[in-house]
Amino acid sequence: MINDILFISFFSIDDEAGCDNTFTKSPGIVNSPNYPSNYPSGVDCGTLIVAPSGQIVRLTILDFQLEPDFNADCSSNWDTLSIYDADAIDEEALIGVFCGNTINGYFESTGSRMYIVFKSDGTVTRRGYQASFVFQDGKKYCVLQLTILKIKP
Ligand SMILES: [Ca+2]
Repeated sequence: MINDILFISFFSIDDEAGCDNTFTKSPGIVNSPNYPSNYPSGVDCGTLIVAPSGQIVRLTILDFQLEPDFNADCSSNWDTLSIYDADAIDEEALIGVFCGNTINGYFESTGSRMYIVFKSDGTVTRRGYQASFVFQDGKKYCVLQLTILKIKP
């Protein structure tokens, strides 16, 4: 019991240092720090999800409550969730930036990696987000296998 309390306290204090993550096993859950309690201010968390070669990442949003932005495109950059079809921040591979409580239900990578960045600014926090992910066989590869049967007369 005492160990449990010490463990929780350590991670509460050390949120920012501990919020980067890499996941390589499916299925999995990814969420904002402290979820379902409010996320802290001033975090910048990068989450990398790596599927095996030939598979893609399918991310399903289960809950999404971030600070609302009066710009629909979240351009105030208060609290945002950015999803990349890549293994790092890459603006050319940006799937979308989301804030408030508006987000699509699910996202898929085209390759084997997805990178998610959760950021919060200095004021106003919400419950945050939770999403699940699974690895699936890539849709872009189609293997046509021909079997030739030799039929005896
Ligand atoms: Ca905020």
